Amino acid sequence: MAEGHSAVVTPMSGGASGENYLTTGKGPLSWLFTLDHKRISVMYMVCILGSFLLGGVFALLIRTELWAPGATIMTADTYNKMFTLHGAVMIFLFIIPGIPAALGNFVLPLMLGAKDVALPRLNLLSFWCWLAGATVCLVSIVVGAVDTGWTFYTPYSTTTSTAVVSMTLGAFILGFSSIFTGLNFIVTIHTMRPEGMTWFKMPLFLWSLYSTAIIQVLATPVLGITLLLLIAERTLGVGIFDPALGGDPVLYQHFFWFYSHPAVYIMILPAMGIISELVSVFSGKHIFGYKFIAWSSIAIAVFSFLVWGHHMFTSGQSGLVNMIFSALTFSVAIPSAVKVFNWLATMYKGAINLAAPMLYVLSFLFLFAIGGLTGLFLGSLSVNIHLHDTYFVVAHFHYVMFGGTVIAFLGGIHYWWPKMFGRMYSEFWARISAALIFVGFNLTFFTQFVMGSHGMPRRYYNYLEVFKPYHQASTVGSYILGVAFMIMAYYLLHSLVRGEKAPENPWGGATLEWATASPPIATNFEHEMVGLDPYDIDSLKFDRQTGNYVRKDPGSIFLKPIGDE
Ligand code: HEM
Ligand SMILES: [Cu+2]
Repeated sequence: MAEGHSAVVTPMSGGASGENYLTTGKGPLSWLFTLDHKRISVMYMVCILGSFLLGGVFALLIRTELWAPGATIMTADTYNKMFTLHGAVMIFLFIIPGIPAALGNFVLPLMLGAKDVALPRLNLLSFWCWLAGATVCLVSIVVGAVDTGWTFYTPYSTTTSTAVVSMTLGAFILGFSSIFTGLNFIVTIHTMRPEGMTWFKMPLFLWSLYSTAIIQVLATPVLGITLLLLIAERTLGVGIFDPALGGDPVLYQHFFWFYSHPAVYIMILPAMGIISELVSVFSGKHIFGYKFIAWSSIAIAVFSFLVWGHHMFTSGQSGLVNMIFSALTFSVAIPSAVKVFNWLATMYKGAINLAAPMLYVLSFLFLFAIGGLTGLFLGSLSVNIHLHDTYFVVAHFHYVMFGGTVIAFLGGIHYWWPKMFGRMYSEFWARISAALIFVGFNLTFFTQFVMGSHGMPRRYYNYLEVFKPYHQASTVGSYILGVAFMIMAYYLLHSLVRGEKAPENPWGGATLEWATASPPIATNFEHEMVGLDPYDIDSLKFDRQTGNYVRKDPGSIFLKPIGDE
């Protein structure tokens, strides 16, 4: 491999010593105290995927219990704890940190041609905050768990005897990990763009991380305050949510959703950024409507703060307030639709490469469309009154969070895996797993739309016989998902040991992370880089000999060797 390149005289084939960031520094302490964004992202990846696994186990336990009405494998009390833990683990430990911490941390400095993020120590602190917060949440699971639902609504959350204080304290600490990550990304994007990379020459993934970071920094403190008030209410009985003391339990919902609705965009915006990268590379075409996609990320971030009341149409809010929140909810669909249309326009007449990352793009487009459109159902007042708190809502948010974010996350993992670990994985098994996930997902959650529209309430341990066929199909679907993820775990871990060595640029990406070694050297680049058009796919040609895409004009992206005066 390397020979091919030195023959072409490009400085892309890793450090002279053959060292890379995975081999530089030995032992657990060299990881726990690392300031290298790449190592921090790998640690995040392991922890976040571990949380997904834990949340998935809770999900399968829920689904097994729902195989038949009445008791199947657990009591009603345990069931309440199971769906609460499933939701809380999936939201606070997995999907909120998710793409920004595990993939953004790795890719952002590389896409900027930079050595690291602007604040490496703050980056490490954000990871330690994740570790500390996750530990406190896990302690709460061990000491009795929580049975309030992941939203911790008052008044029940102030009276139940379960471990609300430790779980919410854990979520509070995790909030700092999110704020620090956002802060770091904003400073890095403002101060570390290379020569030539103006704002509208920046990869769209970075626009999505930038918009997400704004929400992380502005909205997360509101969650922190809300959880502290809840803890104070439980421990000191201040009465802010207690009508008997002049408080208002519905006020908690306003505080909670003022963060948690923007939070759903912390989940989906980075996913949309991944899709923008992959759809261009695997269509072999320049992205369509670059500026519209960039601005739609900002628009989504702004609108995300204006719609929280759509979670409370049945909470006794006034008709006028309901109408305003409903109208604003419809408007959020516009910037999302702009992205979907431009992604489809990019694929139009493209040379579609159906490698595993692109299969996830296609799944995303189909599933996210269903998730988004059913959001409009729930945004319309007359329909929401009937569907609120039913399985239609459960299906809707799984189509957006799982069908959207998780699917794009998997696409990103399969796209950047060769760069992160220097190994290719089995394309055959990757496609099998992607197909099983698509089938299992729709079987699990589409059935939930149907039973929800027939009135099946969420968070119910028992149900009427008429819903049994839907629940059983949904449970079968969830097991297919389980099998698909086991296959994925196998071939990805297998690739780390036996995978074929990855070239610098196996997919033909024109962004700067593909202009350095796979895996990168500890300091990322040996040259100062230039910011060219990140979607100029035609500036690359495929080298059959090495299975690598190389620049037609190799020198175009380098300024001068680092350290050269
Ligand atoms: C792995 C496959 C998954 C399955 C089979 C699954 C299944 C379920 C089911 C059946 C419920 C409803 C429980 C009830 O209302 O009684 C539920 C609730 C929920 N799920 Fe999932 N889910 C999965 C993945 C995810 C993912 C990836 C996320 C987010 C990242 C997520 C987040 C949630 C949340 C927030 C709730 C609400 C919990 C509550 O009511 O407090 N789930 N899930
Ligand atoms: Cu919302």
